[in-house]
Amino acid sequence: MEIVASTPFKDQKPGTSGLRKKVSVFQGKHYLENFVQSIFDTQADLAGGLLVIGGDGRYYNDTAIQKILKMAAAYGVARCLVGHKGLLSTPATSAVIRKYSANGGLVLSASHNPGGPKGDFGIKFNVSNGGPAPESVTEAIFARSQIIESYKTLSTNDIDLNTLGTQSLGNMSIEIIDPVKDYADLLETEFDFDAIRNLIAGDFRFAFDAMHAVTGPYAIELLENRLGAPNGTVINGTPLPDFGGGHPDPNLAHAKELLSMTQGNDALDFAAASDGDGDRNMILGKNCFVVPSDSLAILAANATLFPAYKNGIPGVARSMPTSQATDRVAEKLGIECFETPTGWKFFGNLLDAGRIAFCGEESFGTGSNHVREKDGLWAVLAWLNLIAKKDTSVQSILDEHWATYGRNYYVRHDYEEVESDKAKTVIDQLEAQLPKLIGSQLHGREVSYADNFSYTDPIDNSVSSHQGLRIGFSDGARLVFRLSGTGTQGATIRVYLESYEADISKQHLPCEEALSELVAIALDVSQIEAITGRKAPDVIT
Ligand code: G16
Repeated sequence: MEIVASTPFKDQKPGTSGLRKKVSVFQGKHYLENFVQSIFDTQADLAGGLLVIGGDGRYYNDTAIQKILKMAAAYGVARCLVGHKGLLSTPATSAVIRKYSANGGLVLSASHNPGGPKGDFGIKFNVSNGGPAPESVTEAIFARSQIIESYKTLSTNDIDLNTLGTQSLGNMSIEIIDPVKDYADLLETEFDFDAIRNLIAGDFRFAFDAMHAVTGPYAIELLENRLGAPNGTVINGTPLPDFGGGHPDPNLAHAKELLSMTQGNDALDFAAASDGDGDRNMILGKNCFVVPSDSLAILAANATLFPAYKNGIPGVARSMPTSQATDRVAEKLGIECFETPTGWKFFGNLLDAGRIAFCGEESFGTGSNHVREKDGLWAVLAWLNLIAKKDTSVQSILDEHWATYGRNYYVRHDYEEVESDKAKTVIDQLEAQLPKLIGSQLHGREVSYADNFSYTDPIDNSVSSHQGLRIGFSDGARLVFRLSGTGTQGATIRVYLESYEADISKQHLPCEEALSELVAIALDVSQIEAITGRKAPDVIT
């Protein structure tokens, strides 16, 4: 065993979802090791315990796993489960942690961020419930990283990640596991596979885009092998370290190939995509796109069509910037509805306590209590189950939902890689205006509330403040402004816009048209253009 002297890095504070940095930063001397040692030093249960390790296969995945295994052995972890070839999607990691009662897991991914030597890398620690570590844990890890003086490792050869089975490293046993089977078995218990098989066996045509990221093997097993979809239904299904040069972010801006397959005369009935680590989803129908906020609301409204939820669900949760469409469903069903800060970690306590069964976010995340991460393929299978049971098109499902509950028009504008001080000025000057906005009229709309969102966890009473600026209007419309916690360069300003339309004859406008007034208000109050010099958002989703 070697004890290597080191000094702290100031920037190891985990963001919305773990520590994400450029690959070159993680390659820096002691950088990864310091962070991993800080995790071990704060998680006493891992000594003598079981740790799960896997990643999305991006560049540096293998190198990082070899370093982590040697450090885990030096620390005294008794046993590690590692995905074959170092692969494990984020929801599969959660499933494996739960199935084998592991003490925790390390997810190596920067999610939807680009990969390759010039791209991004990330490390996230998940706790024994299978979910991302709560803030109390990430803060302890950060505090430790700020005083770290050394880390421990073993001076030994790399282990073979490409062969299934058991190996040992020092006193630690390592099992290389099939990354797909446990997860696929779990999903099979959630949905009506016979109904989906019948749908697929008919004239229903669909595709799934794995974006050359981790979901390919999972999607091939579930959709083609177990559900009988034709070979080739899964496109871009081979995981590549640079995601084939693409941006593995399933949204209208980055999944253009798939989008075009759902448009025009020969359009597919259904198409879906997932991101780098397999936890996000995008749902498309023939000539239509399902806004993620609507997806959560629709799945919650139809939960009893899924075998695992045939008796209904106790409650739902959405992150604060996610549209309020789900709240309307919860109200009608008479179930609890929670509004949490951005970040899947905030759903964990509610799921563990059985207060909710479904949760989701505007950022293309949907999931249930089957794991403690959002789950791209879970959402895809849920939609296939829904279409099979309702025997109708995606557009008809949307129309029916809006006719029943009203439509929450929704769009998000992102200004990326803004200089950090300018982004902070935008937020600070807007926050200073909030008290006087309450009760005022903005472009003819009355402001009913304006605040910086703060959340008190109903299970452990922990408080998370400064979670984003909200301006709510008396007609149900809403503006939200916050800085992203997942970027690796400069700051990303996110502006979330939402309006409510109960009138069926006005529910089919393009989102940008329906929200144009709100865009004007957002630009006026935030002064984004004047402060940052930007003339338009970089990405609209
Ligand atoms: C992560 C988190 C999500 C969050 C998203 C965007 O997703 O798990 O909860 O909504 O980032 O966060 P932000 O707005 O702070 O950038 P992922 O898929 O990147 O792990």
